[in-house]
Amino acid sequence: MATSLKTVHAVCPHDCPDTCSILVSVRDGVAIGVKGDSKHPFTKGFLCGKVARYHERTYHPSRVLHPLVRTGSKGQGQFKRISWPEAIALISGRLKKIIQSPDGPEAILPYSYAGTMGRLQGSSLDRRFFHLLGASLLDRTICATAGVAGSKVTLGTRAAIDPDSIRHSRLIVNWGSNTSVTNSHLWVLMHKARQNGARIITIDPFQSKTAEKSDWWIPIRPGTDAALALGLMHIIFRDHLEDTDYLREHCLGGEELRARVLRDYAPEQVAGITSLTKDTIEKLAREYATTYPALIRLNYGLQRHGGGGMAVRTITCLPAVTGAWKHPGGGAFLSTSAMYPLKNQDKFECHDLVPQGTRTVNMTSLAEALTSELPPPEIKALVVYNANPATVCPDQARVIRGLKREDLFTVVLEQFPTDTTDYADVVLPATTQLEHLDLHTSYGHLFVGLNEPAIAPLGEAKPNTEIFRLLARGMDLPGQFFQATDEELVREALEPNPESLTGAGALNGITLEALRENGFLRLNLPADYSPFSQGKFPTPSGKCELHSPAMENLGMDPLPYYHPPHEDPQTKPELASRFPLQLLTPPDPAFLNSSFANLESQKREAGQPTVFLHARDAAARGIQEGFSVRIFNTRGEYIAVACVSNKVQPGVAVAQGLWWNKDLPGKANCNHTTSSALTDLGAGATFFDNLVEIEIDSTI
Ligand SMILES: Nc1nc2c(c(=O)[nH]1)N[C@H]1C(S)=C(S)[C@@H](COP(=O)(O)OP(=O)(O)OC[C@H]3O[C@@H](n4cnc5c(=O)[nH]c(N)nc54)[C@H](O)[C@@H]3O)O[C@H]1N2
Ligand SMILES: Nc1nc2c(c(=O)[nH]1)N[C@H]1C(S)=C(S)[C@@H](COP(=O)(O)OP(=O)(O)OC[C@H]3O[C@@H](n4cnc5c(=O)[nH]c(N)nc54)[C@H](O)[C@@H]3O)O[C@H]1N2
Ligand code: SF4
Ligand SMILES: [Mo]
Repeated sequence: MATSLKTVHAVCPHDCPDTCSILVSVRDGVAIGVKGDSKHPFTKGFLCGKVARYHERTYHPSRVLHPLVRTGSKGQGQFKRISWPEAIALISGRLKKIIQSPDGPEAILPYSYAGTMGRLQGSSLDRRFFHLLGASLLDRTICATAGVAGSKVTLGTRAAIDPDSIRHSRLIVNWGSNTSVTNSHLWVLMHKARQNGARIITIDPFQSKTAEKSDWWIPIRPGTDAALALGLMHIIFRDHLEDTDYLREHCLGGEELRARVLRDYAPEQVAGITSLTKDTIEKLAREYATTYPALIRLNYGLQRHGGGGMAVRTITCLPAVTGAWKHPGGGAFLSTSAMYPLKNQDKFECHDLVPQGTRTVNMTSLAEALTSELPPPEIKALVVYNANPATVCPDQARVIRGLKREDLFTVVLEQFPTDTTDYADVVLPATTQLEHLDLHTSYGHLFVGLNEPAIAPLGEAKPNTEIFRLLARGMDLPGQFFQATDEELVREALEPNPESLTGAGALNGITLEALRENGFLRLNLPADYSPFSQGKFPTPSGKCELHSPAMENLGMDPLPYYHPPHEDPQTKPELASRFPLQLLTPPDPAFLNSSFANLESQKREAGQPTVFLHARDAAARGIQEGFSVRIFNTRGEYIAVACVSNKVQPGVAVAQGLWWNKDLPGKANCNHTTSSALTDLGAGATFFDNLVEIEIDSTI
């Protein structure tokens, strides 16, 4: 029999700024390999190690392939198979009961994040479904909202440039960004820029892989980045290194900012806050202000602290003060996601269906939401998809306590038996990226990509879109909102939005057909696109708002300032006397958040859960390299292996990776200790604002 061999265009769906273009080889309906598409100018044909084996993930024997209903107690992960009609009837029956009860529809909470970043499988019919039900809205804050809010105050949008223009940069600052690991294709461009003479600096309390490979590592104390940025501005104004033209023409409040930083943020004071030397701060300021083009890649690490929003607001003032925006390859880069003039997301999701006055629940506050600490109605049903909250949410012990509630009805749409499915009443099998259609934008480049299904769904798995169509029918919701096919949804999502930052023309020629042909297409934006080279900020004043009238109107400080961490040894000495170490828990290179952490190859690569400690802190606790240690605070505890290392300064500990709880001793990961407190702006998560103590694990 003749065999059929074909290549299918796909896109990596994971929550990663690179959004790689993929080619899937399919033989006789079976995916036999994936590789990067070498034609893609940004992702250039290489995939990270995780996704290079994506077909193994799809065919993994542990895939959830049938609807399941719980048979054991919550947390045990024991289920029996049921049919799709039975599953839909069961879920619809329970949800209808809740809606008809005095609790009403707001007792239903959807819980999703970026398990897939696709426009369809990520946020389309699911939103319409919950909007029509009148369910509680979810504020999706777990990752990026602090930075978005902070950047918006200063720039009116997310700091962005065409990442390709980085080849012109002569100074690159990775600020709270482990670029070589979490944004590896941008790192390739940074490295190229370095070969052309650029210097790379990394500001990070941890000597990450990126810091290791940089020309200069600046080990700032966690949560103090705004103070450093203000100190840099002090020196820039003091030494007259500012760009007076750019400040006068394109900025609001240059004079007030100058007065503030000259008065309050002298290098001696900033050195005390940041634990950096005065010399380091002076040298950094001079280098930053006198090298052109200078680019700041500011990312998420510095946002996950009590003052994370203000830190981003403050750092995004720097390129305006020095005029760095004027030069291709200069400025600041947070995210390109606001550059896409696709159909207004609220319209696509039919936000106008939301009943007036519907409450919003912050996803970072899941612990509170599930343990009745929010105003009524109590959450009685939780529908989880594209997320693994039992593993990734802060204040895990309380989240799990909530998930164990007998009166909570939990439905999880998943590809794998995660820590979260273990607490589900019903599990619905979801397709992987090889099995469904989707449309992708990126937050790290300027291309649109189409992901075509390469193979038929395995077992009884269904795309999220199809699952919500079935649920909508089960709930007797009006069919017109769910009748569009996935292909029609792609066309709808591609309708240009003339009110967008870049204008509808940026989507010219980007159609379903053209994407089918090419796999990906770049937005029609000029080469080396730099939105603020001529000012034109999308703020209310049209200027870069160093002084923010909007903040002033809210009764807040209109100028940037340093907001210390919630759990700060300097300002909370009593707390720090019991829990003296600032614990950072950034991603492990081998995993993608908690995705891939169940695959043997990735577990092998990651080794074991570790915690980096400075030799002085280790010695004070009798801890030696390789010791099993207990990391704890009042919220919880977990076990890891000590690495005694000068990759961290005294007072700081770093534990990488979101391991699955069920694979760990003690059945808990680092989020057992993290706090659900929110950031100052954007109500975001503060995972890295976390004081702990570490001691030798006496259980072994
Ligand atoms: N391999 C891999 N890639 C990923 C992910 C993954 O899990 N694995 N996750 C993806 C997702 S969802 C995201 S949001 C991004 C995150 O990627 P990044 O934006 O790079 O964020 P993190 O790796 O969380 O933190 C970056 C660095 O910030 C440092 N940091 C912590 N606190 C501070 C601070 O107060 N100040 C400063 N200056 N630095 C600080 C940390 O030590 C860390 O090295 O990566 C994406 N890419
Ligand atoms: N301590 C600590 N905690 C953190 C972080 C940290 O740095 N430190 N990082 C935080 C950040 S930045 C983020 S973004 C969050 C990420 O947290 P999550 O968004 O929960 O991301 P993942 O852990 O990757 O889980 C995504 C799940 O979605 C599933 N999935 C993927 N595609 C589909 C699909 O098409 N359909 C369905 N139904 N399911 C699908 C995957 O199998 C996976 O289990 O974690 C946060 N938690
Ligand atoms: S996770 Fe990131 S680097 Fe890896 S294939 Fe996906 S988009 Fe590319
Ligand atoms: Mo994230």
